[in-house]
Amino acid sequence: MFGSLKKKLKEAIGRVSGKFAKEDKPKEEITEELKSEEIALSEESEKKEEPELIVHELSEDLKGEEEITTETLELQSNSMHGKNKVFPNAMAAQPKEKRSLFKRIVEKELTEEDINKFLPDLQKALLANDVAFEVAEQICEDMKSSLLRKSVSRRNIESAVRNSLKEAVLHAMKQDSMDLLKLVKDAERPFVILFLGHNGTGKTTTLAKVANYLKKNKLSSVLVAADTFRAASIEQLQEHADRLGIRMIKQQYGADPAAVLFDGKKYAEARNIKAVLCDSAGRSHSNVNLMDELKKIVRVNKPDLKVLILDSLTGNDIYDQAKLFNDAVGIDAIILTKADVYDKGGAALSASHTIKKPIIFLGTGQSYDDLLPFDAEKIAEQLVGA
Ligand SMILES: Nc1nc2c(ncn2[C@@H]2O[C@H](COP(=O)(O)OP(=O)(O)O)[C@@H](O)[C@H]2O)c(=O)[nH]1
Ligand SMILES: [Mg+2]
Repeated sequence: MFGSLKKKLKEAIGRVSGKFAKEDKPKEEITEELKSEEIALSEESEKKEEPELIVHELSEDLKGEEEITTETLELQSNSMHGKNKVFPNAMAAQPKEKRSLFKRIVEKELTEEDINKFLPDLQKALLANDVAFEVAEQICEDMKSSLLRKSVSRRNIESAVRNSLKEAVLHAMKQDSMDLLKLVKDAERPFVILFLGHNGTGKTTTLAKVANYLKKNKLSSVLVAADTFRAASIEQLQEHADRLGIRMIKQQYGADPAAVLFDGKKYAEARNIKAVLCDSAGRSHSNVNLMDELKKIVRVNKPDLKVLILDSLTGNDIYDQAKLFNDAVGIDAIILTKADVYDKGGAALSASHTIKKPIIFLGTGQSYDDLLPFDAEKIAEQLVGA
């Protein structure tokens, strides 16, 4: 589901090394710089009566090089640190200031200006792929605070940026984790899950997938046809119930959905059924009556889990939908559907960040097994991995 976002982020990060590579200087320039630093440092050491030899040795050594790359400089530095023992006594004789001179050549302390070379590109890539503005801003802020004044090896700037992006993406997506199976298993009374959301997001299909998931894990459930509003919705759920071999509770169209769920709860309690999975009609902010009806279902039945079903293809509207339902009844978890036909990926970042609730599953197709437990760390790795 992350094809487009992954590609754009990769491109943006790829440009980072290009931008910094331009700063690799020709041999003469570095030698000159070293010399002038050497003079400054020797003046200082004279004052402090400290030994000085290393900078001179390095600039002499560099004279033999055809081309100075950051790689050769790093090798030099490693040698200085005793790894290759080229200058076994060098470090001991080296004053502190000179060591930091080396560090400055092979490493770079990232400045605001450096960061501004790539952060706007990354932000654009996020925004173009459905990451809500607020979320993209936060990711960039996170990155800025983790990278600013960080010393990174010039050769590894790209991977430092990638790691920082991964952390920021994870921070945006990761919420308290939720183990649905454990919640259902440990509940003393039938665990009531209400599936809610806009029209056509995949509520009914996802409910059937969750029933199948519970059944596979030996947890019984009953389905409740509480979408009494949309034509054919009861038949649609009945078909799933029949295929899965699970009982469905219903009333006629137009009945009060709060009452249908109440019936379902009583049915499950009487038979020690572990979970009650309640379908509901699709609604949006313009359906005032339907929003009031949803509030009533919740008020009367106090479901244990209110799961918001979000269609990833909704793109930027995900943010508004999540807010709307969370403000109306309080959402506990999210399932993001149609991940199989969604390429941009940003919805996953925006959805959970907006209401600070976890995504528990991704819907990845039309069949019952197309329900993937959501693992934020895996997704961040997939998205930003090399
Ligand atoms: N490709 C794909 N289609 C899905 C997924 N979930 C639901 N759908 C389809 O989306 C459409 C609407 O689903 P439905 O469950 O009726 O939505 P509801 O109105 O919210 O109950 C149906 O055609 C489903 O088959 C999914 O994860 N992937
Ligand atoms: Mg439905």
